[in-house]
Formats: sequence, C-alpha cells, structure tokens
Amino acid sequence: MERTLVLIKPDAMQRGLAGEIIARLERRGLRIVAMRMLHMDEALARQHYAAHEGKAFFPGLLQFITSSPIIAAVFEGKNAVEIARQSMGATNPAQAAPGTIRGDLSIDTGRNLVHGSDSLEAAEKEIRLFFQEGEIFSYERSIDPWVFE
Ligand code: IDP
Ligand code: MG
Repeated sequence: MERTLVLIKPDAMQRGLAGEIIARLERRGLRIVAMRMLHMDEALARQHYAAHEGKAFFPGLLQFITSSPIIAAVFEGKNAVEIARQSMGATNPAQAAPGTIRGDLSIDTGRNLVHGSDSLEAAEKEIRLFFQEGEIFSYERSIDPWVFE
C-alpha cells in the first residue's frame, strides 16, 4: 500500500474543478486518507518545489502556487504514486493523453491543475510538509460499508 501527495492547484480551485479531480482519483480506486484546504505561503512553496529552484519557471511557479487557496490531500492505494501520476497525465497538457486530468481539462504547463508526487521518496517527504502522521486516516478498523449489522 502506497501513499501519495496530491495538490489541487489554484487554477483548478478557481475553475471549480476540485470535485472533478478528486472524483477521478477516487473512481480510479485511490482512497482519501487526509485532506485540507490551505493557502500555501512562500516558505512552504519553496520547500515543496525545492527540486526546481534555479529553473526559469521557478519564480512564476512560486507566485502561482501561493496566489490563492489549494486543496492538499493524501491518497492511498496499491501503486498510488504511479497510478495518480498516470491519471493526471504528462506535465505539459499538450502531451497529456486524452482521458487524463491534464489531457482533458487543461492546455498550459504552468496551469496544469494538479500535483502528484513523482516517487515514493518524494511522496513521503511531501506528505510530511502538509500533514502530521496523526492527521492521516486509516480505514483498517472501518465498518463494512455494504452491510448493516
Ligand atoms: P509535475 O508537476 O508533472 O511533477 P514538474 O516537472 O515536477 O512536473 O514541475 C512542477 C510544476 O512546475 C509543473 O506541474 C508545472 O506547474 C510547473 N512547470 C514545470 N515546467 C514548467 C515550464 O516549462 N513552464 C511553466 N511551468 C512549468
Ligand atoms: Mg514534480
């Protein structure tokens, strides 16, 4: 079982696509184990996107991701990291396959709606930036959703 960090970026929030994106990941078979709406500050954005520091798009990326509230979520499931990335599609929406979130709903790399961790190591690091371990739910002891006893 893997966990991955998903961010519903400002463009998706402003376009009213949060539900659509969450629904697609849920329907794929990933389960929400943590979720929060927040406004990222520059310090958090710099940590989250540290790997991109120095790149030409970095200042614009920081400015955009901190421009309005987002939803941060942890999704859990078998191969969650790869599954979420595949459902999101390529970074550049022009190369993202139809059927993916980015391929169906966006046209610009800088406005590609959603973030997903790109490896298990990145996922662990990124999840810790947004959530404490105690805020991550476990379905292990949940009651059977289909049977009333
Ligand atoms: P990813 O989100 O698919 O993992 P990364 O390469 O990690 O893609 O880049 C992080 C984010 O930075 C992208 O989702 C996109 O919003 C932005 N970004 C990446 N490359 C460019 C670019 O060339 N121009 C504008 N924004 C970019
Ligand atoms: Mg990335």
